[in-house]
Amino acid sequence: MKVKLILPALTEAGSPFWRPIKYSLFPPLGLATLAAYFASDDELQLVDQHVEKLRLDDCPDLVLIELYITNAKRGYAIAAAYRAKGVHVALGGLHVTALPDEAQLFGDTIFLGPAEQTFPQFLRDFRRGVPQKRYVSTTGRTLDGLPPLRRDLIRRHRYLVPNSLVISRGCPHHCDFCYKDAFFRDGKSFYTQRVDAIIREIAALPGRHLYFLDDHLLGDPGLARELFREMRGMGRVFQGAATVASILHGDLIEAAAAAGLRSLFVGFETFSPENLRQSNKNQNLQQDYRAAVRRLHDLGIMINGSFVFGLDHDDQDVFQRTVDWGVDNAITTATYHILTPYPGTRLYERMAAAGRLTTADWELYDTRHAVFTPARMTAAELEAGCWRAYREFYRWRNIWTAARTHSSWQHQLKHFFYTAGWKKFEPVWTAVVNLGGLRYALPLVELLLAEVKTAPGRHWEKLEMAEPVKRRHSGRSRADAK
Ligand code: B12
Ligand code: SF4
Repeated sequence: MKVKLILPALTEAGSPFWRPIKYSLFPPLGLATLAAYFASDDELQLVDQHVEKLRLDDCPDLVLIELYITNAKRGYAIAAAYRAKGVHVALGGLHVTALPDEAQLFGDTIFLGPAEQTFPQFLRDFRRGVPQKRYVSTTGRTLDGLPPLRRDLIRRHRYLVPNSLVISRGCPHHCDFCYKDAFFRDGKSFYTQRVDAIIREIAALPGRHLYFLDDHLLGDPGLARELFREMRGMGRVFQGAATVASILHGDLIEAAAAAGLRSLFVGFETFSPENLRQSNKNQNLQQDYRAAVRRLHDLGIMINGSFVFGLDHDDQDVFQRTVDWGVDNAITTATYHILTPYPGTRLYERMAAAGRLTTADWELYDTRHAVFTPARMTAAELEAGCWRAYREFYRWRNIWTAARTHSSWQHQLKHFFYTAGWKKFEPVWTAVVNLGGLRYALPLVELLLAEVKTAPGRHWEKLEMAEPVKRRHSGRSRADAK
């Protein structure tokens, strides 16, 4: 059987939002997971439209398409092209699960939720000629005994981070704006692989660098502790994501650093307790964000802070305040999102009931556009503020100010080159991607993630000596002052 697995581009190549390096980071792990269920004599082709051209002039027996919200339109068009030739098209992923009735119009078969348990049944039905229209994941979710991902189908050299992996599904928390509860409805919403399987997967990956794409790498403390113990001595450097609370409590983060954790994506999201409460992000309530930052920096771990703008208690000041906090606390990189009510979430239902949604053009649900009416500013002000925050945070002056806060010169240089490298050399990255040179960039990433010696506390002392952020805000903002 000939099978084509497709990840349609999340953003149209050539649009102002198209950043070749951003879309050449990670290979499509979901599709590589599904590919593992086919027989050895099936002929498989995995196409990621972010890094290669998608041809539609072939005629496979089966096409599988992964749909996120912003690639849904492109995915439906691809599905229509193949269905017109009589090819059976199956659709799955986050968007299909959120809006199954919409997706059903474009696919012969659709999958709701994670597919590890339902996909094998579909394959049996398909081979017998009786595929169903809809497969819904409910009971029996597990990652135990999964066949190994078909990494051989991934064109490693086209990605900056070919060694990305995901060792869990979901997350133990329930934030109102998150995809998670809708996607894992009707069954377990957080479960992990076993440590021995994870170690086997890691051992098979070449080089030193790893990127865990899990929503919350420290979400199961028992598993994380055992994993980090096993990883010590493997010589790996890795990146991942975790919550503020998990950094502050216990000594798991020290174990992670000893195993090679060098950079962490942290969901700070908002400084307002009202916003946190309204979003059901209770795990961030009453957590000392600055103490979390200090702890990470003392361990030599760089921070990618995630922040959301447009929550109901945000006013026009939120942008500059958030940028200043990031610079003052020497956050390495910042990701600023405009609040986005994804279909299927509690946030979406609330916004819809209040008549606040302003568009159903899913391509705009990319956290760069305001797709709802904000409470304390206009949609245009929200979008402009978000872009302003990016520009401000990544000004040379701010990059240098933040880098200098670290206690050792190695940490300062590392911060400076990591941040500048990510945002200040876009044309260079584009040239590297276009010339097929990403494979040569990985050693550079590994160098930037090398261990640095820190003098615990010094970074914190510098922050304590700095003029308190609040006071500075009562007058002019950092931008106005310059
Ligand atoms: C990697 C990644 C990306 C990559 C995407 C390319 C890629 N390689 O996948 C990049 C970096 C480009 C990216 C960008 C963005 N991302 Co992203 N990303 C992820 C991440 C971290 C991992 C995806 C992954 O590999 N998951 C693991 C695999 C195993 O799961 P899976 O892909 O869902 O596949 C399973 C099922 O869905 C199903 N399945 C999937 N496809 C199909 C198809 C068929 C036929 C079948 C049968 C089954 C099936 O089977 C698989 C096994 O169960 C997820 C977080 C997460 N935990 O998923 C966020 C996530 C998907 N991203 C998210 C967001 C918000 C974004 C951005 C909008 C953020 C931003 N502002 O930059 C942008 C998109 C910009 C745009 N214009 O759209 C949100 C999505 C929210 C939502 N409701 O849609 C997530 C969930 C993160 C989060 N916790 O909020 N992202
Ligand atoms: S902590 Fe992150 S992944 Fe978990 S529910 Fe909240 S937003 Fe989603």
